[in-house]
Amino acid sequence: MTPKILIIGASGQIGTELTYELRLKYGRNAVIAADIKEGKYHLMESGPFELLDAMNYDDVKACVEKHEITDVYLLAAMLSATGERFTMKAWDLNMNSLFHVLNLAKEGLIKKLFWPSSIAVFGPTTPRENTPQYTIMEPSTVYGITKQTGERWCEYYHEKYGVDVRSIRYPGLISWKTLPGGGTTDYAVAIFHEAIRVQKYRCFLSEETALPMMYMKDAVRATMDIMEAPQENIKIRSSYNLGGISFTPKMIAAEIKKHIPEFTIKYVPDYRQEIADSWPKSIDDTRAQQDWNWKHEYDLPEMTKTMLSHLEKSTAFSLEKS
Ligand code: AKB
Repeated sequence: MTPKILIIGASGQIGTELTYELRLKYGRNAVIAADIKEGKYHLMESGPFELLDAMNYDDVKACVEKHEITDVYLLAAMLSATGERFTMKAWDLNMNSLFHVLNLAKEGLIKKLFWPSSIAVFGPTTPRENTPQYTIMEPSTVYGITKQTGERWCEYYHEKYGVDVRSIRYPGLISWKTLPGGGTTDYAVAIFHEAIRVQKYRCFLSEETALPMMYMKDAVRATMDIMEAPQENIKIRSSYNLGGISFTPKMIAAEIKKHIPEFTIKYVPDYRQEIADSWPKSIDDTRAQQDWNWKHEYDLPEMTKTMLSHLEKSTAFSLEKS
């Protein structure tokens, strides 16, 4: 049976690309994009769009009923850096939106639910190299606390009410179509834009800060794969570790220099350094490999080449148009 999909938070970094891929797979009218704000032209033109506040239970329910939705992807969230500035808002948005969709699934209005967790569930006491699926988790950011709490609730709703909820702990995501907003890993996207625009970048993390990262194409594939896997294969109902690439600002700068030799980088760490220092450097995703055949494709050189060529093309296109 073809699913009828609702993507809440579709105008954001992940939503924009995930909506597009799901529409390619299931058809434009099978995927309803929804967000509190409109998205880019392509998102708005490629299928139905609803203005929707993820915090409003009645509106989310009405939207699910109106479109006879079977699968929901809840992507609306406040990320780590912004979450430290607006602590209660981050808690309210990240938790209430999750409860709304979990409860709709419990009531039988939704059949399958995707909710993203993050490497932010780990904290300063977690082993940082090749971080295991099950380990010490004492997150020190509000965002991390909401993701860890959310994982517990997802597992609870699965165990107690049979809710088919599936989740991935995303690393930092790198994409060229839509900018991320308010995260600690955002430097790894901004660096490409600045490399193309002015051939220099002021980095808010120190040069040796290693973090787990992933090219968006891999992340979208992982999201679609976990949602398509047979229900019995999904053995972890909190959230799966997902590994991709691990690199430092110094390593990505060196890779960019291979394409843009005049590129320079300056390191001026700010409050986000402390957040990055509390997170893993690399992730062990053996369980995702075993349970639903996960394998990442993009490495650092391939991702750098792809990012630069897409951004060069889109800059040339906008210059031509102006
Ligand atoms: C952030 O930096 O807050 C996010 C994340 C790792 O979940 N990109």
